[in-house]
Amino acid sequence: MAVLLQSLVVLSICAVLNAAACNNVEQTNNNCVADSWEQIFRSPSRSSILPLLRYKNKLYYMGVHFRANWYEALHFCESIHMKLLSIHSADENQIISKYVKAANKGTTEFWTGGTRLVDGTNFVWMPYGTRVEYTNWSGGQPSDVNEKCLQLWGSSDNLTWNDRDCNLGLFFICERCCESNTCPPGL
Ligand SMILES: [Ca+2]
Repeated sequence: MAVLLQSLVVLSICAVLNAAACNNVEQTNNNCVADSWEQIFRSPSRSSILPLLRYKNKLYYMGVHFRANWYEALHFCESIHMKLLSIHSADENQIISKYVKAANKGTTEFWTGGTRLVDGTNFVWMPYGTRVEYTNWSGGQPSDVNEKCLQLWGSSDNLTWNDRDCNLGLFFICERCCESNTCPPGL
């Protein structure tokens, strides 16, 4: 109820102010985030405490310090101004597989942003909403319409994909497309 009231108050304020004023505030905030997001994760010595892997036009961050269900992983990546992982090619799947193997965290089970929560059937990359086109499913997967989220797993050098219960706690990988003119649609 408190959240609802708060939302109503904000909406009322925006209704009273003219639309341009609200848009200006939003625009300014977005610019600040875009210009300084890496700074948030810099230590006093100015070295980044956010370890990132760079491959082509993307940065990747491996979330291995706590296990999260799929929803928490999606939210955490957003909170560090990144997105939950999307994979668009065999090359990218291979790079991610090497990244996971090199980290040697005792598991290869990681959440990606793939899910069929939207219509219950088709997998999309969230939060982009783009259809999953390149795939690398394990044999027999996807196996169950009740398993609505897409994880990496396997023991080979090239990790494969599995549909899994979204409520399961796993490590996860976030991404950020760092050259907007070369990003796939939606990134
Ligand atoms: Ca499955």
